Amino acid sequence: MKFSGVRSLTVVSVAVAAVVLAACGKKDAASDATVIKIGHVGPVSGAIAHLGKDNENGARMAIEELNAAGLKIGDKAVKFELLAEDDAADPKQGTAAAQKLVDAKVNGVIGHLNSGTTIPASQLYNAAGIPQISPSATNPKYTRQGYTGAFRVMADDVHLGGTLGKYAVETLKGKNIAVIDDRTAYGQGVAEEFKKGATAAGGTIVGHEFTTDKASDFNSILTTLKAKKPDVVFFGGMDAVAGPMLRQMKSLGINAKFLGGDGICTSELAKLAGDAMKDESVFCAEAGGVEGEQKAGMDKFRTDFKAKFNADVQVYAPYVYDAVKVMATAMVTAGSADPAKYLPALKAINYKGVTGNIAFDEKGDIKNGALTLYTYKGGERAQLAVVR
Ligand code: ABU
Repeated sequence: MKFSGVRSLTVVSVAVAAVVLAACGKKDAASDATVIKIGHVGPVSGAIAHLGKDNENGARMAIEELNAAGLKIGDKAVKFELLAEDDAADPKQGTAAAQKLVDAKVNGVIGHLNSGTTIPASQLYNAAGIPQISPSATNPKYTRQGYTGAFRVMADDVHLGGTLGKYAVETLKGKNIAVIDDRTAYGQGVAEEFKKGATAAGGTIVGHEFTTDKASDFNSILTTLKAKKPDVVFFGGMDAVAGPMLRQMKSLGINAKFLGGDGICTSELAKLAGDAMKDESVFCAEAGGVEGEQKAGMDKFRTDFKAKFNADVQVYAPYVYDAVKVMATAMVTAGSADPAKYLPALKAINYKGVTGNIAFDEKGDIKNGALTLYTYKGGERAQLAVVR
């Protein structure tokens, strides 16, 4: 049952037949309902565990609501079960987690959080015929591998980086722009797209330095960039690195505006940066967004999430929540949780979620994806605009 047009992987070929058998499902002992297994993978340990937990909680919320609704798939009562795995944002742990879910014969996967784990894991899911929806991995490569079961419910780094590059020059009036990236699939990719956007808008890239997703000392690269007198610094990476970087920029007297993509666009960033974050000096974009009457659904989600988990949404919990509901809706429409049977319904989905309308293009990317630009004021994320 390998998806069409895709090179097979010997390593998982045995699992393919097993997934077919899994379509029948096991029974829940208490309720006699057929169990549908949904895999979720994100980093719930390590420096961005707060983001992994945010994503996982989005999945838990959706699963609980689906079970409370007492859904039937075909004529069978079903119970959704979440199989949550930790990949620690590490590509090797990501593929190990993916193999575990393949072996567990999950009916579908939501994840992973990072592009660097999502892309290698997608090979395994594809070879096993298991549909995968990423709620947060923005590297364009994920949906450009020819995998018919790979989907993404938010915009990608081409859109994200390009828009931020234009914004840095046209709105923030940046002329001398410095770039830093963490060399991950996400950080490197979004930084390159940012550079293209900024250059096309007339900005000059005065320097590009590199760090890692585990670094905490940036004095050397920041000192090099300070000499180039940047008025804007763009960072391709995550909030756990951006926070200490902002503190060290303050210590070195770098007064440039600081920009980043969705990886820094979290509630946590203000805490991580502390008093190094002045009001309206940091700008970022989430790779999705709602406006007008659709905002009410997102606002309600945030309130319900806070009440349930005693935590603010970081960035992508609502996208995970919608991704689970999208997958379940496709199963109900198809009358089957067998991946081969519900995949056509997933490809044709037209779902109104808390993150907006979700329908996929031929690659598996969201159609008409939005971005939301934010700054920070008083230690809180403050929305500037939704752009398409
Ligand atoms: N999109 C930002 C965080 C996840 C990633 O793409 O690596």
